[in-house]
Amino acid sequence: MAILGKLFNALRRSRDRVSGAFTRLIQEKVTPESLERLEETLLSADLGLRTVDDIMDIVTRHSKNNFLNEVSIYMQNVLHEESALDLLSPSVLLVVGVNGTGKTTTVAKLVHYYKQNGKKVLLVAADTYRAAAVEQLKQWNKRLQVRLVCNEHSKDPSSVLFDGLKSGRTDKCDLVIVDTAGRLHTYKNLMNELEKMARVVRDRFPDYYFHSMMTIDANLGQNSLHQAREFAKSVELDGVVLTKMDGTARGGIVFALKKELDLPVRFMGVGEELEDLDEFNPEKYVSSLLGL
Ligand SMILES: Nc1nc2c(ncn2[C@@H]2O[C@H](COP(=O)(O)OP(=O)(O)OP(=O)(O)O)[C@@H](O)[C@H]2O)c(=O)[nH]1
Ligand SMILES: [Mg+2]
Repeated sequence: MAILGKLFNALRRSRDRVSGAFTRLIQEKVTPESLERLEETLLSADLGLRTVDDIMDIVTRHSKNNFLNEVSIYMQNVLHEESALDLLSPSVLLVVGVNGTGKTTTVAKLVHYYKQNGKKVLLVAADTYRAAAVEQLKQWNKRLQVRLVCNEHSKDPSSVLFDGLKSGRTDKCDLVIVDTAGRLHTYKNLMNELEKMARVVRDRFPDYYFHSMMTIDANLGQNSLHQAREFAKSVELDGVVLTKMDGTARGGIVFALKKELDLPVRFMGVGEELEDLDEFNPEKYVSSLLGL
């Protein structure tokens, strides 16, 4: 199935709800009750308070014939700067996030994506907590066929990262992509470890551009916002990869991430295959969400 088709399908539930609520409002009389229903629907699609407030404001200020168009323009404006992450060479890209949100799968997809874009990529297995984590990357790498740096005897992700960056430099790689262990922000020592990894790059490999993205499971809703806010305190985030959009995701989180945390969505995961990574495109996203 084409990627756009997957995104369109992924947003079906959100679209049914959101565009359904607008359509009802257009067909019915605009009353305090119908406005309240719209507000509830938008909140339940995870758009977040600020975005919903703005939309309600637009709806009350415009005529029925106009407001859907105005809402669409507003949504695109909120997201207008969002796009896939363009990387200069050499760059290092840390993929971080809470357990099970799709980091390792996303790392494999990103290797595939940037390789297809002509970059020489090196992969670092810096989830040193589980032997299975390295094995998982090795499996992916049977298809990706890039240099994979790992050390099954090390428990120190920063030292594996160090080795990876050194190899990347020697091999003149454009991009080093790093898989990290899952963590909750409440585990202070694990969060410190992320800070240490960023420090290794800054202090020992200043020739690399440092980037990091957080994977967020689109099914987990508003709780993820809190997680992202906390992660951003430990590591400077370039944005988010929204994963598992092919599930029961409520797509509104994209707006909440931008409006509340100023975090752009860069990519979306729409399945479990290497190709199931969609560059974020605001125009396509808004039209898929509103059914325009
Ligand atoms: N349907 C779907 N499944 C996904 C997607 N991304 C990841 N998964 C699945 O989610 C599960 C967890 O993915 P991982 O990539 O192992 O997640 P992780 O964040 O590396 O997990 P830990 O390393 O244990 O923290 C796996 O079963 C993946 O196949 C996606 O975009 N869509
Ligand atoms: Mg993993």
